This record gives sequence, structure tokens and C-alpha cells, in this order.
Amino acid sequence: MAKRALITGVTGQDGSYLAELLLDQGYEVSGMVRRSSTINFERIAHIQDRINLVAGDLLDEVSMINILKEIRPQEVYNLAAQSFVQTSWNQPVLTGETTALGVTRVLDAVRTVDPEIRFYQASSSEMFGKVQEVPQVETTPFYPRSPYGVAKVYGHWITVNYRESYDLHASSGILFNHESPRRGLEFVTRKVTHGVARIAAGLQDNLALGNLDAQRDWGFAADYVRAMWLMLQQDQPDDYVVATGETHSVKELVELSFAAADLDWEKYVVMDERFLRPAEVDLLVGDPAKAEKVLGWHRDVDFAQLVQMMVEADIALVKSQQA
Ligand code: NAP
Ligand code: F7E
Repeated sequence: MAKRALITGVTGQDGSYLAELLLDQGYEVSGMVRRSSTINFERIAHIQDRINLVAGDLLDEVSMINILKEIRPQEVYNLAAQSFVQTSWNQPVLTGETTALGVTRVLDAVRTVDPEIRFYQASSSEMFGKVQEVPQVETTPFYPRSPYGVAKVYGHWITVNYRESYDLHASSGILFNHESPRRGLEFVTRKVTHGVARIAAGLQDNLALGNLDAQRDWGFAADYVRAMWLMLQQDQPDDYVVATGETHSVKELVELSFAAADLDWEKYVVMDERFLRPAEVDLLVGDPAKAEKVLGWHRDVDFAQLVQMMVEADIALVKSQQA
């Protein structure tokens, strides 16, 4: 019998890569999608006929209870969230409802319908915020710097609490930034690589950015979804940092991306205060030693390969749109 998995957030970057991975492993994959007036299935269009899409929303626990009763999955991956840090200052309550309380709703639906279900929570390096040690590991104290980070800390601890209260197989992956050609256009990596492609095509003459000094530990999303799956295959649930162990500044990202298209970034990049944040996370770098040792996880793609892949994909995308 094929294993059954439910992914919340299947239309997002990670949801699409995880769905591919689970289909390759022979799973029956269901993906929860929320109602909207237009369809936004671009990231899963190539596998849509192999996924069972079910309507539900993290804001509505009843919908999730019904989905679990109908599908009876053995594994639930909770990837849905309001995931853009900048937006979390403009919509702090919605961010809390979705990214924080939404986790409780899914966990409680799991507990109610079938406590044997294995649960994955998409925790984030944003929980470390104003970092208390370098590099960050599973035991590093949290100090979130945005409503998004605060909501993720809640989601993380409610996962630990349901594990300890109800003996659920609930694991939390503390994932550092991971990117891909499927990344949303508002995040800095994709904004830069897409901007480079448009500048190279003569469609735009500058790129407005905020803080170039922030440092991030950037990896490739397809590598990171493997770690999610590995966590749910362990006998015991636990928490794991997933990272590359390297950090790079936004400025390095910009230099490398423009260089990949033979452009000099200094001619195009302009500073725009609108992209500065009320409180910044200055430096993130994770130590993935536990995930490597216990899960046998490793990443295949490094920072330079990631940037090259994203610039090439955006150049191809812009060309196809022009054609
Ligand atoms: P993403 O591309 O922004 O996708 C978010 C997904 O959540 C989308 O499918 C979105 O649906 C869905 N969603 C939002 N609100 C919802 C609601 N109320 N009910 C149901 N679904 C809802 O995010 P991602 O980059 O794939 O990240 C996946 C998860 O990992 C998120 O929880 C994120 O916070 C976390 N995370 C991401 C990173 C990273 O670097 N990517 C690092 C650490 C943790 P629509 O398509 O309808 O908007
Ligand atoms: O910003 C700086 C910005 O929006 C990265 C989410 O997936 O990863 C992501 O959160 C850095 C910040 O990602 C612009 O100030 C400069 O320091 O790409 P980002 P993020 O905030 O790190 C974590 C792990 C998550 O969990 C989140 O869900 O880049 N930056 N100029 C800019 N950022 C943006 N977006 N736009 C700019 O113009």
C-alpha cells in the first residue's frame, strides 16, 4: 500500500519540491489549497494531475479535520504560512493567525483525527533573529526580530508542546533561507536574479534594494525538502537545524548575480529605504551537524551554483516571455 501524505502550502516553493520528492518515493500526495478568485498553481502545474488537491485553510480548523478524516494520511507536512518577513509588520495579526495559531489548528486536527500521524513543522532561522551565538544550533536561544519570527517561535514551541503533551510524532525543521527558480519574486534572491535578467534584456534600468549588509545562510530548496522527509522517517521525533554552514551578504549575492550576466552591479543597484525593515536580522549561519549525523542529510548545491542556476532560469524565463 502506498503511503499517504498531506502537504499544507503545496502551491508554495517548498510545497512543490516536496510534492515531487514524495511522488518519486511512491506516495499518494494530497495538497491543501485555499480558495482564491484566481488559480495560482504555476509551481505544481507539471505534477498537478498526480496530486490530490483538497480545499482548506489554516485559519479554519474544521476544514483541516475534514481533510484528515477524508484522506487518512500517515504524514502531514505543515508548510503553509504567511512567509514574507517584511509583510509581517504590515499584517502582524494575520501573520499570527496563520503562521502561529495555524500550527495549533493543524496539530489539534492531527490529535483529534489520528494521533499516529507523523507531523512536520516548517520552523525558521528567523527565530534566532538577533543571534545569541554563532553558528546557530538547535539549542541556541531564540530572539525573533519580526512579527513573522515571533509567530514562528510560537509554532515551534506548540509543536514541541504537542509532542510532549500527547506523545505525537511531531518534528520541527529549523530551516535557514532556501531558494530556487521557484522562489517568490519578493524575496531578495529572486528579486535580484529576476532583476538581472530583466536588465540584461533591456526591460529595466535599475534595481532598488534595501540593506546590502545583511548576511544569510542560503541553500537550495530541493536539498532542504529532503531533510523534511528524513525527519518523519526517524523512529523518534526531534528538532533539526538545516543549513549550509556558510554565510554571504546581500551585497555578495548582488555581485555574483550581476556577474553571471556579465553586468557591473554598481551601474544598476540603487538604495531604496522602503525595503529597509523596522528591525533587521544581521547575521544568520547555521550548523547542520545534527541533521548530517542523525538524518544522513547533506546538501548538493552550494551558494555559487544556486545563484548561477537562478540567474540562468530567470534569463530563460524573461526570454520566453518576450517571445
Ligand atoms: P511560500 O512560497 O510563501 O508558500 C507559502 C504557502 O502557504 C503557499 O502555498 C500559500 O498558499 C500557503 N498559505 C498561506 N496562507 C495560508 C492559509 N491561510 N491557509 C492555507 N495555506 C496558506 O513559502 P516557502 O518558501 O515555500 O516556505 C514554506 C514554509 O517554510 C513556510 O512555512 C515558511 O514560513 C517556512 N520557511 C521557509 C524558509 C525559506 O527560506 N523558504 C525558511 C524557513 C522556513 P497561496 O499559494 O494560496 O498563497
Ligand atoms: O530577505 C535583505 C533583507 O526577504 C533577506 C523567508 O523565506 O528566510 C526568508 O526570510 C535579506 C534581509 O528573506 C531587500 O533586509 C535587502 O536581511 O529574502 P528575504 P528573509 O527575511 O531572510 C527565512 C529563513 C524565512 O523563514 C522566511 O519565510 O535581504 N534585503 N534588500 C532585501 N530583502 C527583500 N525581500 N527585498 C529587498 O529589496
